[in-house]
Amino acid sequence: MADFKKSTVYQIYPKSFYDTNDDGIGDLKGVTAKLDYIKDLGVDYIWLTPFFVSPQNDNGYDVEDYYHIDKRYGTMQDFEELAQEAQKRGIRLMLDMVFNHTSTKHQWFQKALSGDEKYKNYYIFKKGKKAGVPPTNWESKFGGNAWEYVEKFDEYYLHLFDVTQADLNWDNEEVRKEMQKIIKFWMKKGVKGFRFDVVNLISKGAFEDDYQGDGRRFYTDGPNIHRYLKELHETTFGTDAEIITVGEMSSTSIENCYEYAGEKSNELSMVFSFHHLKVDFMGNEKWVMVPFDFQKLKHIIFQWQTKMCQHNAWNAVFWCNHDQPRVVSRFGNTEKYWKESAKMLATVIHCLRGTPYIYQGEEIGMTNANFTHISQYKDVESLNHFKILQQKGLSAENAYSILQIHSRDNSRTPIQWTAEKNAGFTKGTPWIEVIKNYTHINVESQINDENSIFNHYKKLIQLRKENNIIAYGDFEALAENHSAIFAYKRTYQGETLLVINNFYGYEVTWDTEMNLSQYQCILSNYAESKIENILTLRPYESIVLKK
Ligand code: TEU
Ligand code: CA
Repeated sequence: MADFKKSTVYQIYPKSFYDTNDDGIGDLKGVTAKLDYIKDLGVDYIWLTPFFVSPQNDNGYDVEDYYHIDKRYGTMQDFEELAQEAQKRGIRLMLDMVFNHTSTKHQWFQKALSGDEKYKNYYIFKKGKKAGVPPTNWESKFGGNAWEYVEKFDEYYLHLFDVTQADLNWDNEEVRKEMQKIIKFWMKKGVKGFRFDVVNLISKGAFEDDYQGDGRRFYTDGPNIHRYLKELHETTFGTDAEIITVGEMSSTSIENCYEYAGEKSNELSMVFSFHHLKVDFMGNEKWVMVPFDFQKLKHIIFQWQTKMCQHNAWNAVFWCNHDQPRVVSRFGNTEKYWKESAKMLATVIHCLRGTPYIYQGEEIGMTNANFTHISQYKDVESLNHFKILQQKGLSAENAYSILQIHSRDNSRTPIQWTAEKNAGFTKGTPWIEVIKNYTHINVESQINDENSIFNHYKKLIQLRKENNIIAYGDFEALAENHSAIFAYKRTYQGETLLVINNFYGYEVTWDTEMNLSQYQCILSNYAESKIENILTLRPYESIVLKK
């Protein structure tokens, strides 16, 4: 069995990974073409974001058919070839199951719209409160009310995301059976991992107006969620011990995560939570411009590490994915200390207790897009909020500044393979612009450079494999109130690991109150790091010490 505690997962957003037929859109053949690169990095799993048939209003998170591959990405044969080639290299595939909603183009929804009661019951249709007033005041995550009116029925359907993403009715057993069938279909194709999109939103509670928030408290970690996950486990992936699973938990509580990812819960192997990535929000409000709160960031990560450990539950640990801005732009430095800060951020995550996820391009320190015109943005969420911000009275200039920080497109630009045209991603016109810094930030310039960010990631992945303490050790927070240091301790069978990082671009000191003379430095992002009991760390300096 693949030991997921020693494994690292690499996330691929195929659309922006590598294009083999020059239509400007990355494809499955493009993933196969780059498997040796991924193998060289040393990861164990590839998580592929959805490539199923879809109108692509939310880049594939709006699924029209779960059993077929969207032509833009290739064919089933391409998928099978990818699976075989990955297997040859000891890499397993993790697929993205979008089960909270389907595209409104899905035949189930189309049948529902035609009035077929069976299929209407697959979704959540409700009467309005009165003429012209939706059933509840809940807000869609992409802006606007979460209900769409269907005149024919004089009813509304629920869409927590885009209006073309209709929420499924998981309280209907037939829906749950359909989901099981889909998982089994992909299991038969040899798939050994599943990521479940916003899976903690599938069990809806009361349909009531929310006067305290946007409605999320009524459907997040809902009343039957644990039952539905246990059922999914029992009927599908739980029958194969080799399969690993991760649930994307939106606005979840840690108490629920003990159960979602508890060693004995029979739900999922691990969870993504996002509280540590809201430290540059205002509460739940993402579309604002505020500096990130370092103390809060530390506090949240420390709390999840400590408590999940105490409860024998497992985290997925990460900074980046296709919904998040690039971490080096967000918490690091893209100028003078680009390399040092990117390596420091990598070390912080990869030595934690949990399975690390790397999002494509992170391993070479890719940055935010810094788009300056709305025509460069493609994401439905960004396009909607650009309008909403201006309706709220912000100038276009201010709205742009906010998009530059928070837009999901920041991480969706093409992978920068080389210094050639379009960063070697395509010979056609890329579906979204390539970032101009590809001339110096690219894969080619890093794979053979011993000191590159890429090679630092490679070392971290190896360290986890070679050191049980990284995979299995307990966690303890250090320097909790220090204004610039992010440090923690791991312990396992008499060994101790200290992970000490300067999170800022200036020199800092920290009196460790420990005797560090017996420790050995096993990783650093500077040529030579001085180890003293009162530590002085240079800008973004990061060291890993072992005893
Ligand atoms: O994302 C869930 C989600 O709620 C957020 O990551 C969301 O993008 C963000 O909070 C908005 O500010 C998942 C997928 O990862 C995302 O790409 C999809 O758009 C979404 O579900 C709907 O399927
Ligand atoms: Ca293509």
